[in-house]
Amino acid sequence: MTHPSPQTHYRTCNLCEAMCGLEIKAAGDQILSIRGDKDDPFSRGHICPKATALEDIYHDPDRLKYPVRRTAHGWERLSWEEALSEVVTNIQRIQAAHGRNAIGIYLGNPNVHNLGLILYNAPFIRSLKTKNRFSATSVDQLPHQFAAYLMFGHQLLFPVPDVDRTHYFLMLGANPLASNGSLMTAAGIENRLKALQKRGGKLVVIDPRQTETAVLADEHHFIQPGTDALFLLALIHTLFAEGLVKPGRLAEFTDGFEAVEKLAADFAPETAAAHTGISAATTRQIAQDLAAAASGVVYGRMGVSTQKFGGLCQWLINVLNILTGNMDAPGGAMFTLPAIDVVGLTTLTGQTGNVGRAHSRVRGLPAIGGEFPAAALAEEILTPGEGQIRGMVTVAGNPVLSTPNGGQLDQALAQLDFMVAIDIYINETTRHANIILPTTTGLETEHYDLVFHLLAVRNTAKYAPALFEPAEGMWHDWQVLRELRNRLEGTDKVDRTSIPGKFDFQKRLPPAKILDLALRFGPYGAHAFNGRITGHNLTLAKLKRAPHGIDLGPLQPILKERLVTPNRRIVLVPEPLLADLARLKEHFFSSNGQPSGSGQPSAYNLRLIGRRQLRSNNSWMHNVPRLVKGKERCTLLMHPADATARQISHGQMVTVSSRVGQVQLPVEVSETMMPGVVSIPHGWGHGRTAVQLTVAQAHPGVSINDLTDECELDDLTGNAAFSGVPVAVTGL
Ligand SMILES: Nc1nc2c(c(=O)[nH]1)N[C@H]1C(S)=C(S)[C@@H](COP(=O)(O)OP(=O)(O)OC[C@H]3O[C@@H](n4cnc5c(=O)[nH]c(N)nc54)[C@H](O)[C@@H]3O)O[C@H]1N2
Ligand SMILES: Nc1nc2c(c(=O)[nH]1)N[C@H]1C(S)=C(S)[C@@H](COP(=O)(O)OP(=O)(O)OC[C@H]3O[C@@H](n4cnc5c(=O)[nH]c(N)nc54)[C@H](O)[C@@H]3O)O[C@H]1N2
Ligand code: SF4
Ligand SMILES: [Mo]
Repeated sequence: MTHPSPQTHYRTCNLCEAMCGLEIKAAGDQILSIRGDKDDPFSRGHICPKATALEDIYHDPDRLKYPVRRTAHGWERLSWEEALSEVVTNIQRIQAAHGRNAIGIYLGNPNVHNLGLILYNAPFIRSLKTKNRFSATSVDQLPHQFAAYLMFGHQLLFPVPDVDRTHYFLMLGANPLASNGSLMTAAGIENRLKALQKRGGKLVVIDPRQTETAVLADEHHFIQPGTDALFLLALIHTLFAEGLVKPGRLAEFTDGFEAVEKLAADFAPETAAAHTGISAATTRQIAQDLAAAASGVVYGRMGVSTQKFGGLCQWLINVLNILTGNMDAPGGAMFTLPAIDVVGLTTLTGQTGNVGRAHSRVRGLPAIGGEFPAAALAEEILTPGEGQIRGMVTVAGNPVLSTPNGGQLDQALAQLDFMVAIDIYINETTRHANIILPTTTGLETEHYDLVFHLLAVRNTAKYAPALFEPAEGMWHDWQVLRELRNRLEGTDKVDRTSIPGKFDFQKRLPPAKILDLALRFGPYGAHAFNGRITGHNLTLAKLKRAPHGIDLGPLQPILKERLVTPNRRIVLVPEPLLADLARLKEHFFSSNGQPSGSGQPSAYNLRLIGRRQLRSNNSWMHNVPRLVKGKERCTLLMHPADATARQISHGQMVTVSSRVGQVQLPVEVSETMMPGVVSIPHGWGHGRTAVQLTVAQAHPGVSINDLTDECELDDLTGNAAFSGVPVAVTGL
C-alpha cells in the first residue's frame, strides 16, 4: 500500500477569538503536526494548546456523522431526507397549532466562529418567523453592543484596544492570558503585553482574582464583584475635578461633555471606595496615570459585561477613552476597517441594531438587537399561555451549561413538544433534542474570519479552504440552514431577481462566492470605489494565493467617517444610560448602605465569580483527552481566611449553594482570591445522564450555572449578571 504524501496546509484556528495562523502537515486523513504559522503576518507563529485539539475533534469517535432521532431505545440513524422532513413537519405543526412564536431558537458561540453559520443564519432565522430568538450574546457582550449602538449608532462599532502602541493599559474584568483576548483579537497577547512593558508602558488590572494576567501586570487591584461602574465613575469624577479632561480632536464631533461632568459629580473616589474596595488614593492615581500617558486605553470584558451594571460599565469605559482623547487614536481604543466590512454592509441594509422594541412574554424583558435575554428562555418554555415556546431549535449552542440557572433550562427542554439541534455532539443540551442534525466542523470547513477581523488589533485578511473533504454523507452547517430555510419557506426554487439589494445571496450562492463579492466590493477590494485605500485589489483568488494572509496595516483613526448616529456625532451621554444611573444609586446608596432589594438570607455570604482556563473553551472541548488530562480543574478557589472561618481545608469537598441550586466540588485554598469572593470555572458539568461524551464524562466537574441566577440581570440590557452571585459554602 502506498502512503499519501505529506501536504502542508495553512489556515486560521477558529476555536477562540485570537485568529492564530496554523501550519498543518497532513497525509491523507492523518494529521502529522499542527504548529503556529510563523509567516502569518497577524499571529507570527503563536498558538495555544487548543490548536492541536482540532485534530482530536476531527477524529473524535463521539462526534456525530449522520442525523439521529431520539427514541425510547436510544438514538437511531436517519437519512438526511427523513431528518429534514421530520424537522420541518414538526416546526410547521407546532406553529399551525400554537402560532409562530411557539418555536424558539438559541444560537451559541460557535456561530460567530463558523463562516457558513454567519453567512446563512439570518435568512434561516427569518424563515422561522418567530420573535422568540435567543443567543449567547446576552450571556456575554451585549452591553458592549448596547453602548456602541447608542454612542456611535451601530452595535458592531466595537472599540478595540490598540495594545501594540499603547503606553497605559487599564484592564477590567478580562484575563487574556487564559482567554487569549476577547473583543480584542490579538494572537500572542502575552508577548504584546510584555512589549508594552518593554517600551516603558504600564499594564493595570482590576479583578477580584489575581489572574494569570494580573500576575504579569505592573499593578493589580482587587475589586468587589459588580462594583466596577462606581470605580469608573470615580475615575471620570477625578478627571474633571483635577482638570485632566482632554478629548482633543474628538471634541469636534462629540456632544455631552457638560452632562458627563454633572453626572460624575456625585461619585467622588471616597464614595466609590466604600463599595469597590479600591482606595480613593489609588483611584486618583490611576486617573492621573491614564491622563498623563502618551497614549492609554481603558478596556473591560466579560467580568464587567456580565454584571448587574454591565451596560453602564461599557458606556463609562468608552466615556473614559473619549475624555482622555484616547478614543480613535493610536495607542487608544480604535476601530477596524476589515476587508469585508460588516459594519458598512449592515449599515446599508439598515441592520445597525435596535433597543427594546419588543418585550418578553413572561417577565417583560427588552429585546435588544431582535433577541430576548437567554436568562428568560426557560420561563418562556415553562410558563403556559398564549405564545408559550413548545418547540426549540438550537444551533451550535449548549445553553444548559452556559446560561444562568441552566438546571431550570435543563428541565424546561425536557418538556418540549419538539426540539432540533444543529450540533456535532450529544451533550447536556442536545440530548433533549428529538433530532440532531450534525455538521462538518473545524478542519472540514473553509474559513474566513468575518467577525474576528472586525475585532482585531490590526487589519489583515486571510482565507483557507477546507483541509479535509467532509466524511461521506456529511453536510456543512450552511447547507443544513439553506435546506431548512427552503423547506420552511416552501420553495427551493432559485430566486431569479437581479434587482440590486433584492438579490438573495444565500439562496443563490455558496459561501466562497459571497466572500469573493464582499471582498471585491469591500474597502480594499478590486472593485472598491473607495479610493482611500489602494493597491490591494482584493479578491478571493488573491487571498488564495496568499495562504499566510495579507497585512492591511495598523488601525487608523476612522471613527468620524464610521459614525452612523443621526447627526454623525458621538453621543457621550445617551438617555437610557443616563437614566440607568438612578438604578445604580438605588442599589448602592439606599438608606442602609446595603445593596437594596437583595433580601438575601445572610447564609449566602460569599460572592461567586467564574474563570476561564487555557485548555478549555466554554463547554464543548472537554471531550479532548489532552485538554482534560492532569489534575482536576473544576475546583472552587477560596481565600485562606474564608476557608479557615469555615474550617475548610485545601482539597476538601464542599457544597456551594445559591438561591437556585447547589453543587459539590473540591476546594483549592488560594491567596489569589479576594477575601469574600470564590470562583468556579464555567463550562463543566458533564455528569448529567444521557450525555454521550466519553472523555468529558470521565472528567465531569460541575456547572457554575447550576448556581447562577436567572433573575440576576443587568436590567438595562437583559444581560446575565454572572459576577458576584451570593453563595454559601459548607464543608462536607
Ligand atoms: N457562568 C458563566 N457562564 C457563561 C460564561 C461565563 O464566563 N460564566 N461565559 C459565557 C460566554 S462568553 C459564552 S460565549 C457562552 C457560550 O455558550 P454556548 O454557545 O451556549 O456554549 P458553547 O459551550 O460554546 O457550546 C457550543 C456548542 O456548539 C457545538 N459546536 C461546536 N462547533 C460546531 C460547529 O462547527 N457547528 C455546529 N453546528 N455546532 C458546533 C458544540 O458541540 C456545543 O454544543 O457561555 C456563557 N456562559
Ligand atoms: N481558554 C479559553 N479561552 C476562551 C474561552 C474559554 O472558555 N476558554 N471563551 C471565549 C469566549 S466565548 C469569551 S467571551 C472570551 C472572554 O474573555 P475574557 O473576558 O478575557 O474572559 P475571562 O477569563 O472570563 O475574564 C473575565 C475576568 O473578569 C473577572 N471578574 C469577574 N467578576 C468581575 C467583576 O465584577 N469586576 C471585575 N473587574 N472583574 C471581574 C474574572 O475574575 C476574570 O478574570 O474568552 C474566549 N476565549
Ligand atoms: S489562542 Fe485561540 S485561535 Fe490561537 S490556537 Fe489557541 S484556540 Fe486557536
Ligand atoms: Mo463569549
